[in-house]
Amino acid sequence: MTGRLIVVSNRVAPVDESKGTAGGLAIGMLAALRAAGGLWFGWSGRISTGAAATSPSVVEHAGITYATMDLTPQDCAGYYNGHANRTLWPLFHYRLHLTDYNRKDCATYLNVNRWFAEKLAPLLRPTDLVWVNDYHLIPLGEAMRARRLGNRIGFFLHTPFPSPPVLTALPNHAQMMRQLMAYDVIGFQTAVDLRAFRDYMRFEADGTIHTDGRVTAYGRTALAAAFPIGIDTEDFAALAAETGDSPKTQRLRTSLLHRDLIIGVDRLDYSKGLVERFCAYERFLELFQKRRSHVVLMQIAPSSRAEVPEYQEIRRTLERMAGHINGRFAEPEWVPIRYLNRSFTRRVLAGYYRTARIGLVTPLRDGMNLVAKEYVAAQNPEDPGMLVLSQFAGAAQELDSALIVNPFDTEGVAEAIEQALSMPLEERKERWEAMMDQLRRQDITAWRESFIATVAAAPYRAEPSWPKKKPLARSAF
Ligand code: ADQ
Repeated sequence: MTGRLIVVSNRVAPVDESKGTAGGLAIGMLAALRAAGGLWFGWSGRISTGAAATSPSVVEHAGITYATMDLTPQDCAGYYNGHANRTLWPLFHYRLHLTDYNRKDCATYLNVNRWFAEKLAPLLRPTDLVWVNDYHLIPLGEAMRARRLGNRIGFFLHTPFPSPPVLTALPNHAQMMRQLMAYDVIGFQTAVDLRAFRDYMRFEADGTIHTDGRVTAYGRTALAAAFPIGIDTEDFAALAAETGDSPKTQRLRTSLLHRDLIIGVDRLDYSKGLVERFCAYERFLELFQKRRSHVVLMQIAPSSRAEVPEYQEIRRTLERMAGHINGRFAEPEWVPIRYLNRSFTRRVLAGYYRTARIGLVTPLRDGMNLVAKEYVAAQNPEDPGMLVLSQFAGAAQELDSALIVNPFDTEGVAEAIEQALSMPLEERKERWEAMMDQLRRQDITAWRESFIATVAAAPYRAEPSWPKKKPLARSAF
């Protein structure tokens, strides 16, 4: 790669990663930006009090430029809480009954994307490679092409991509798919997502799938491929080895009184299958009575997207369920569920993962699920815990030595918990080694290098092949 790397994402990682709150993905991206001398552009996470900002706020830190925009309350409501998180997120996770589409939010989403393109354009040099991330920013590439930007632009979708019968429920599905085709490379998490995309292009858009992976539709050609995201495997394993006996981990272990720990770590989101997980745990306690008083489920689930009503609802449901299960089974000296509605640093999580006999990762749909990978990487090679993993997490395509479950099958998950608890050491080691081999091969560095190399190999478009649109005045939004 000869030019700079420009990362665009809805949220930009905190400038100070030393605080330990930056996730694995952010750390991986920061390493790439540092190597290429790059720029990270996106929403600041702040809401502007007055009129919309006219230019991004630009901060330089450790060789990286951060350019961030504040959103107006209306833009945040329509673009972020609205079309991105109440329409596209549930739709992409196959939750049609939660998918709430309206034209106003959709228009705001499009306008914010165009506005981002307008503000990003002056910061770009022709040789820069642009990497756009996730469902918030699908129209950005087309908006950049409309500004005659010929840069190589890749798009990576972190969520699942729904199959055509689900996707076509979106009233503007054809517009969205046409927008995607403005990118040079469209990256998905798994072969399943890629297949869904190709099926749409073939059967709904009358497109052509070429043998080299390129797709032609809407008069445009782009390369579509799967790039399963990884974690910083070696660093995470080292962190877990280091924190396995940290004072915080020891305090947790002491509190368990030799009981087996089952851990769940998820953003509080309905796609993560937390309600179904609590049901399965309750069923497990019913079916395997001998385990009562001998296991603890610790579910860590910090709130996310708290302004969206569906997220407030799931929070209430889980609080009720945890209370119900604890009320039903607890003994004076034992509580079956510890439910923690808060975040932890990577360090602390690494130690907790290592302590847990089971990592319980049972999303109803998930693009990849990095927690599953982090749990595996954190294990003690001499006595690894077991991952119980939903077949609907992208990670299940790679981690097929985990105990794979259907999260809708309450008894099946309950039995898998029991199987994991009674699994002999030799089998645990064997399965863990197979998973670790995969995590080492396909780590976050391999992921981002292969994505960047693929985008870099795309031809530079001196003249984008479709007409320029009129520049948009911010007041028109
Ligand atoms: P998420 O839906 O956020 O990501 P996930 O892949 O599990 O889900 O990543 C979450 C990250 O946040 C992990 O690194 C995890 O350690 C961290 N995290 C989770 N709970 C935490 C807590 N309580 N405290 C601190 N950290 C916590 C989206 C998609 C996924 C996809 C990723 C990356 O939904 O499918 O795997 O992007 O592409």
